[in-house]
Amino acid sequence: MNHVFLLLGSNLGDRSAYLTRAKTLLQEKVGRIAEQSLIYQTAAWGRTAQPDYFNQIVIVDTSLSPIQLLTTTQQIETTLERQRLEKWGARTIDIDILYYNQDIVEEPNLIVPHPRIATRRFTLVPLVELAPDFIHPILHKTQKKLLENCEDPLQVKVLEK
Ligand code: PH2
Ligand code: MG
Ligand code: MG
Repeated sequence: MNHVFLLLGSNLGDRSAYLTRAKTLLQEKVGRIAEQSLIYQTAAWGRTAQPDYFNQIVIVDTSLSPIQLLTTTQQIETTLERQRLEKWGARTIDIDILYYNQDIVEEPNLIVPHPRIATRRFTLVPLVELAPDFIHPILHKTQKKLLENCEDPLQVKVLEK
């Protein structure tokens, strides 16, 4: 079994519902969700004039290879009405592969660990919640250390129910 960290993000439509639907489809098509972070409301990074995101990380146990995992998560995005109009545009759901075990994957359309983990507070805060001592296989630092060093000023707060 492979242990993978997936980042879910939504900033269009019913954001909570899209996260829930994504998790249901992940359980069906990828594998058991072993752990999930809280849901965070986060200021949009990259193109900042956009609605806030809801972000959550799930840890999934899967027998899929990295490329099979990518294909499957892209199918789930399509099922959940994701439209690819512009880079970093608003989306109903985004599912990003952050870590796949501690493997390093460099394929034409897939790089793991996700190349922007260390520059995004919205990714590091839930990672620290779930796995503060997990070591980044390229940067050789814990998630806690990466967050301490992160200069992203954008707000990340736990979603109030
Ligand atoms: N995803 C992006 C671009 N910007 N900002 C936040 N807060 N959360 C995201 O998930 C996010 C983003 C590209 O996928
Ligand atoms: Mg993304
Ligand atoms: Mg993505």
